[in-house]
Amino acid sequence: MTSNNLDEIAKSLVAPGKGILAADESTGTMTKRLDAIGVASTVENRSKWREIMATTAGAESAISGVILFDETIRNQLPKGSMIADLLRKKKIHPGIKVDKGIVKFNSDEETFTLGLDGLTERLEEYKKLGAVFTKWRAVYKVEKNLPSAAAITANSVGLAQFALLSQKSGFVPIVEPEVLVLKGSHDLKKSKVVTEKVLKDVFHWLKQFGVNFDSMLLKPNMALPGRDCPNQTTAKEIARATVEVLRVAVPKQVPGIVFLSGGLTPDEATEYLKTMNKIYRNLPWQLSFSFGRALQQEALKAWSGKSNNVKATQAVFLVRAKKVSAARSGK
Ligand code: 5MM
Repeated sequence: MTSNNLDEIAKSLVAPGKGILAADESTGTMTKRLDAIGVASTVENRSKWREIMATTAGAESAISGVILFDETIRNQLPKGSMIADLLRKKKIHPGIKVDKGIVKFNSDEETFTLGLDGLTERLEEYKKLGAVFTKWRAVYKVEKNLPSAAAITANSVGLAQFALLSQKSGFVPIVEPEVLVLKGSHDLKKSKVVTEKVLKDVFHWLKQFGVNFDSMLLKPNMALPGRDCPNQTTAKEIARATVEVLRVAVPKQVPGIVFLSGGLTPDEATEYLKTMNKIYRNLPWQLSFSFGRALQQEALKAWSGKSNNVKATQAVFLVRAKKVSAARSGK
């Protein structure tokens, strides 16, 4: 795949009105989601849930790509098809989470993301399974002296190595440095400072490693006050703070910023994305989404593991996908 092809894929993932569904929950996270609706976390149920979303008629008008988990991309569906084929038929790009999760780093408080060992070989396999883009998530806590410089740099270097290897193997990397901004009592200013510090370091290392900015996407958190902060802010303040951070940290060549929802409610995540796109019309990058919980939460509840609920579930999923899609143009 030439870098031109990768540029085209990156652009199409953030085409107007479109964004990404993050359905790459690892088994542990998916088990928590299914436990919450009283559904057993079996391979069949995990796969069924992803199939329900992938086969929602009309979802392709709002969703340009779906991030899958290793188990999902390899699993054959009951009728013999593979989920990547179903997605491709709808002109939705299949993507794959390639990190192997987080381990403790430096202290019990911080983490480092694993997955570089054997990555090139795994990428060859994922290519055969139909994926065209990849994702890697690093996680940072906000506390008085956190994140530490060591954790920031270690994770930036990991993200940069992942992004470079992905591009070399013909994939568009989605670089996800997630600052857990909703946890805690810090204010918007602190959230902004930490997010800016992390993003600047990430781009410093992406540049050092020679990652092509035109063929990648950034998946950051929005700048938000912690849930326990006594000074909660308006959508406008959040939108302004978030875009101010991006302006100083993200190179113009990056085609798109695809926000994570990070524990916001579906309405909050949609509202903040809408507000950013309403206020800022001439930014160098597209402001889009790669939501997990904010796209799935309502539909998962509607499904509750019952086959009789599938139609209603898909209707709920489509309504939210369309709202988030409309938020791309500030509506
Ligand atoms: C969907 O969840 C993804 C995988 O998480 P785990 O490896 O912890 O199971 C996660 O990377 C996700 O893509 C992002 O956090 C965005 O999801 P939210 O729910 O924050 O929008």
